[in-house]
This record gives sequence, C-alpha cells and structure tokens, in this order.
Amino acid sequence: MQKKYADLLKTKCCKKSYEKLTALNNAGLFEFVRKYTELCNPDSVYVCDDSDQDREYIGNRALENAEERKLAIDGHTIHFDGYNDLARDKTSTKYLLPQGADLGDALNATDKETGLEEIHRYLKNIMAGKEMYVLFFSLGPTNSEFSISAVQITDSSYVAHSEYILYRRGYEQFKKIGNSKSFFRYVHSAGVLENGVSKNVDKRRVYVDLEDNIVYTVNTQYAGNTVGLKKLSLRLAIRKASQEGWLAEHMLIMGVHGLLRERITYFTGAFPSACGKTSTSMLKGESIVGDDLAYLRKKEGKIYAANVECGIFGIIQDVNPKDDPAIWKSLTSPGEVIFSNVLVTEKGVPYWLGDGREVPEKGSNYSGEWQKGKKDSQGNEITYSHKNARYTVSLYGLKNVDCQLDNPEGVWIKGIIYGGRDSSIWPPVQEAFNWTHGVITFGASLESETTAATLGKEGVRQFNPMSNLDFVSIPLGKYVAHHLKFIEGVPVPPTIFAVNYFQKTKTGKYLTAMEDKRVWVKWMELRVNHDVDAVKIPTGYIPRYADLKKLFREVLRKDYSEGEYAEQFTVKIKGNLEKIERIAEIYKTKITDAPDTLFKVLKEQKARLEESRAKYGDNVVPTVFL
Ligand code: OXD
Ligand code: MN
Repeated sequence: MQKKYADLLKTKCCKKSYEKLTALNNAGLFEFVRKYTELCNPDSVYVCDDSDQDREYIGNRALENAEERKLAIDGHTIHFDGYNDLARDKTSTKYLLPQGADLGDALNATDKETGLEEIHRYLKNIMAGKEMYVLFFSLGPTNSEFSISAVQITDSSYVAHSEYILYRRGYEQFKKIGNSKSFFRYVHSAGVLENGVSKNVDKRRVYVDLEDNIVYTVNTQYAGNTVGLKKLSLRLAIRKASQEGWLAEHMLIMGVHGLLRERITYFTGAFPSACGKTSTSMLKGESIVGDDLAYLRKKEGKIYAANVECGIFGIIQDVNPKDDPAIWKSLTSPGEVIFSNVLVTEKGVPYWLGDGREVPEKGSNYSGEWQKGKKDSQGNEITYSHKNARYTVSLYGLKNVDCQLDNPEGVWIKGIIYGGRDSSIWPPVQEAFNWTHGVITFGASLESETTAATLGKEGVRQFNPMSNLDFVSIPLGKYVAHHLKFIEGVPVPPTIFAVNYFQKTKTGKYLTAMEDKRVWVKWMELRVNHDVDAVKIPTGYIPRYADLKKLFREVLRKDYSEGEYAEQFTVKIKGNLEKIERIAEIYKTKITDAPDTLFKVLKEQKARLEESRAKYGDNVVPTVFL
C-alpha cells in the first residue's frame, strides 16, 4: 500500500512537497491526496506548509497562471470570474444523501452514489496540464476549542491565494492531530480555462458529502463556490456543530464600544448575503472580529464566539470614503488585495459601483473588454462593475480590527442580531422578549428580498432562517430546535435583536440612512448593559424616542425628529400577521420536524398583534404603547 502511494505521489511531487505530506503522518490524508492526484491527473503537485515561502509561491503562481493580474497599487491584483460564474450557484449545490437519509424538502440534495459517480467523472483528468495545490488551514483560531483542521486540493492558484488571505495557516496544527480522521476536505477544479475563466460552467457542480466531510466543486471559479473553507465548510460545520452541541453560523462578530463608559460588548449578527453584514461589522467607532462566519460555544454558563476566518471576502458596491472609511483605506493603499469582477482601466486602476468617482469610458471587466453602453446578448446594458464584485483582504491590516480576533477562547457574546432586506414590515431595530421568542420570531422567521450574491432574480422576498438557509445541512426543524436548546445551562443568554436597514416609503425611498446603523448598534449596546428602558410592542421591545434622539445627536450629530421615529417604528400589524401566516405555513408544510414551540410562539405573537389591531387599527404608532 505504502509503495503504491509513494509511486504516484513521488512522481508528481517534488522531494520537498512529498516530505511535507509524509511528515503529517496521517494515512487518511495521504490516501485522500493520492486518490485525487490519480483521478485529476495534474502534471505536478505542490504541497504547502505554513512557511511564508509557500504563501509567496502561491501568490506568484496566481500571476504566472494569469488567474490574477497586477494593478497599479503595490500588492493589488484583479481576478475575473466568467460571465456566468459571478455568484453562488444554489441550484448546482447539493448534499450527497446516502440511502435512507432525508434532509427534508427545503434542502437541495441528490443520491450520494449517483452524485459521486457524476462528480468523479467530471474530475477525471481535469487537471491534466496543470499544477495541483495541497493546502492546510484552520477554521477558527489555531490550537483552540474552536479550531477545525482542513485540507484543500485545488488547481486554482486564485482559490489558494484567496485562502491564504482569508484563513489561518494550519499545517502545523495538522501535524498535531496525528492520524485523526477528524478534518474537513475539499477538492476543487476550475476545469478547462478559456480566456482565463472556467469554460464548462454548464457542468458546474458543488457536491457536499456530509458523511465523509468532503466537498467537491468543479467547473467554477467564483469564490463562494470554490473556496472550500468559506461556505462549503459552513455546511460541514453546521452538521458537526449539531452533533456536538455548538453553533456554526453565518454571522459577523463585532465589538460595540460603549458611549457611556470604556467598555466593549461583543455581538454576533446574521444577515443574508448583501444585506449589510460586512458594513455593520465595519461600523465607524466599533471593532471587527469577523464579517461572515462564526462558531459559537457554551462555556461556564456563557456563550463565546470566534471568527472562522481572518480576512474579508466583501462585496464592493457603494464602498466609499464616507460610508466605509476603513475598507476604503485598505482598498486604496498599498497592501495585499484581490479585487474580483470590478472594472480595471488600462492604467490598472479598479472602479466599482457607488465608489463616488467618475466612471471611465472603457476598461476590462467581467465581460471582457468593456466600453460605456456595452450590452449583453439579451440587449441588457452591462454595468462597469458587477453588483457582486468583491475584494479579498486580510483583517490584520485593518485599523479597526478587534484585539481579540485570535483569542483562542473567543469573545463573550452578549447580543445576537438578525437582519434581513425588508422593505415594509420590520422596524429599524427591535429586541426579543427572550431567547425563545428571538430565535423563533426573528431568527427562524427571517425573510429577505433576494440580491445579486446568488444567481437568480433579485428583489424576491424569501424565507431565510438565521440567514443560513443556503448552508443548513441538517433538517431545518432540527436546526431550529438546536438553537432553542443551545442556551440550556446559560443563566443569562445573549439578548436577541432584529434590525432592518431597508424599510422604504411607498414611493421607494429608504426610510433610514446607511449611517443610522451606528445608532441602532449603540442602542443595542445600552440595552444589553441595562442602561436604557424600552417600549413594549406586540413583536418585541423598541427604543424610546428620547434615547434615540440623544444617540442620533451623540453618534451622528444629527437631529432625529418625532416624525421620523413614528414613521420608522410604526407597527405594521397587517404585514406582521401575513408574515406569521407565511412562516407558519412553511414550517407546517415544508419542514416536517419543526418544534412545537415554534407554532406556540408564533400563535402568541399573532394574538398580541390581533389584540392591538382590534384596539388601534392596522398601523400603530409607537407612542400608543407607552
Ligand atoms: C458571502 C455570501 O460571500 O454570503 O459571504 O455570499
Ligand atoms: Mn456570507
């Protein structure tokens, strides 16, 4: 057996790469690498350890392979994905179900045997003529209770480079796990490249094998489909967490800094893609631990969270010096940044939607050579930068990075925020009555209007529990029940809040400004620290006008009128009741094992809303509840 391994891998790896693999002393890992080397048949295999030389090697390969191009500012590069490969592909992402297993109708799954046969067929010889990279990372801070070791196989130096920016290096940690099988595995190939982008996107597949903790992804480059440690891991981690009693969530982690005293209170926040998660985590005056993925664990009667990542793969739309000063600085100063799918001029200057600069006449973008007015084959104008264009940067270079980012203990979480894109129902901020009420009516009832971060039509209201629907890998009812149970043994669980940055008037104008988020988080900070009272409405607690007026003044130097308060916090009884009906119907008909508590809590909420409607009508101004 050993000889067979040696024969194939020795011919494909240089001596050093081969030694790096054997030094890990992990038979399962070795067999995994061998198997996919044989199947994918690359010309050579390069194994990376935690050294800076290997990181540099990968960065250089991305340029040599033309998966990235240098831009004018030192350290900046541009990568383009194919025109039909610019977002997560939900349709082609499927769980591989062993016989007899069932994840419920809400999750996309296919028979494991058939799926494996298909993906292995696609992978056969797919790396011929290419180099294969083998990389080791840690999900979560290394050497901590949170860490999960992971190995990535890919033929894309862009994917490998992105992972070096986004994750903590994990080769040395891997050494410590010895012969353990407890690690996550990813196999990726961009497939045949034409003009630098995946050619066979019609054969794009992302298949998740939960039993063996392996994700396979082929014929795609977009990082949301390919960077194993990001959304592909989240799926594996959710299942692992449910078995082990912790939570793996699509959540930011941030430190909110008290106005009254020098105190930092940590929050997590779940928002569907492109609904203000990164911009919340980057708010001026606060500090960022993470913008996308969090693991939450219970310790000594408290909840702690750690960032799975150490970088940001952020959407680059409306990033400008006024609204996002910290990100703007890192995107316009020397340092390592990978831009993707923005417009780049001949001089190597990137432009993106909403950057506040004059749009150049021409350049290169995700459609190839671009000039103003360019149309696609359907006659639609091609925007100069894509709505889901991205930047990839390390958190370590940001001024507002929180000093606890790498704390192996994580940070103590006192508040959890749920937010969706909702033009008409939720107020800008509200607080749940208790953990169960928050989990059910905010988290499990989250709806959001769709965005460009996934393929498909935008602006459609969709059910997205905990903003994790795309990634949940256990039956949804069980997932909700797991949340309800999670705080058993926690005397004071985190307070749950809901925010909505997207309320609109009838004429389509936003009711709140981007910067108002800064006030909502300060109010939540005051609430979890018991510094202000609140107004009880049928769906939770909302701020008192006087507290917001003071906060608007202190935080934004803005006047905040009673009229604005009344409009933003009016309780929309009809909209809320309809929402309850929609949500209850989904849990009743599509999700077989929904917990009884869910229906009970929704019923109680319905009764409170109906009682208010009987007294005050359909739209109830908040002052009525004082
Ligand atoms: C992301 C996403 O890229 O959620 O974070 O799509
Ligand atoms: Mn995300």
